[in-house]
Amino acid sequence: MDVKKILADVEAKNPGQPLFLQAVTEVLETIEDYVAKNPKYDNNKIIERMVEPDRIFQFRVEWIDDKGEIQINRGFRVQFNNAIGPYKGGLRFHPSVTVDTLKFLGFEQTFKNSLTTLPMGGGKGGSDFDPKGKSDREVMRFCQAFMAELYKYIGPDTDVPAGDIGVGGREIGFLYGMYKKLARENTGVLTGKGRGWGGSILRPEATGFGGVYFVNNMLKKAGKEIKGKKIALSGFGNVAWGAAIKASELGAKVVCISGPDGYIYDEDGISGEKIDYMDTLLQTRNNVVAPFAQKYPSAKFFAGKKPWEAKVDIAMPCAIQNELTGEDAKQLIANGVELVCEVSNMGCTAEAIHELQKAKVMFAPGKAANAGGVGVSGLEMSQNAGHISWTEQEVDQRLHAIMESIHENCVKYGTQADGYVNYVKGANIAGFIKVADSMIELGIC
Ligand code: 2IT
Repeated sequence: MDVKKILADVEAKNPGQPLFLQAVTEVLETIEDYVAKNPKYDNNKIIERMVEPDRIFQFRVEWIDDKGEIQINRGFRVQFNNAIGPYKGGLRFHPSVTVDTLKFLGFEQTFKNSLTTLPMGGGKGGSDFDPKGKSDREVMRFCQAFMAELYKYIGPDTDVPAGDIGVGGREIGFLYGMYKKLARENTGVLTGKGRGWGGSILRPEATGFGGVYFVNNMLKKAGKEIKGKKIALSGFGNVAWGAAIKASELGAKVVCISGPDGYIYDEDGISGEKIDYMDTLLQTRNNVVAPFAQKYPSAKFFAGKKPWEAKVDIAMPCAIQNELTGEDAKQLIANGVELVCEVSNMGCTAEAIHELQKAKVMFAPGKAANAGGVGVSGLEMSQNAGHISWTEQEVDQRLHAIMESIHENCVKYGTQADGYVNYVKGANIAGFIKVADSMIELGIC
């Protein structure tokens, strides 16, 4: 495989899409050696086929706000690759969403879903709709208008969306209500549903829990334990919330959370009632974390700053792509960080990953560490298809097994001669093999 040539082609064919290019570059650079040793991939032009999404839908979403004015947004669904199962991946509602964002996410999702051990292809969708400051009724009207178009392209065995940034239980409810009406069926077409109407127990917690299980596995492999570690999380949404619950349950001390307005440092640790308050803050939908410091005197607020300047043992970006830069990585390394685990998708820039790996800091990529979310989505699909529901213990056991399998695969394909585990390489190769081999077996079609 000529990585430089393929990347030049991807860049030329996808102008103005730096996120997609970043995601593709990371994968191709880490699987290059493996592909070179296995000529079947080049013979079947697997890489060239994998960097091209199966199809992309883009549509206009028009809805009426509370003032009676017409609003227009863009909706998208990127169906990236369904070699190993129906397209599966979340919907992101955020003003920054473009086709570039969703192509990078759909590409990542393909590898991530492959790692989960479950039969799910990769997809992603969303809108530039900004839920911030919108009333519940406005969000409902938007979701209904969005689904009035999206429902044509999805189905329980075709493409199964879920939540992502800006899409939680409230939005999934409105989306599912409209789908059910239009399609005249009550199936597992979306995951992250409410518990009363087909949702899986632990799905809201799964991304954060899975991230902490993954960190635990990494530490165990290094002969360390999570108990007593100081952890900085970024964000204060669903992912950071789940991670905070599990990390404090396992005896770690979460000292930072953050928002677009700055970060919180709480020397006493963020646990118990403070974690519930994270959710309360999220429900205010103002996207600010500062009120946390007004409520808890032990918490300090640092306006306009990122949590990566704090002295911690473990850093877990849980917010959005490229939130941890090369400079942030250098600061963390200078402060003696032991482990950085992306729980957001592509939370670190390429420079940040390079710095961390150069310093031999343990580093996990999002597509491995955050796969617990989509993993439990896969379990929700299984429960829906079987018209059954599993207990918390059953789901948690399966989530543990998923995260352990991903960790083992990363170690299998990513361990270097000096014993350092390159989790990025391991995750990319393991995720690649299943999709690539399936594409070969399924023929050119
Ligand atoms: O990035 C992700 O894996 C998600 N937003 C969850 C996707 C899913 O289908 O549960």
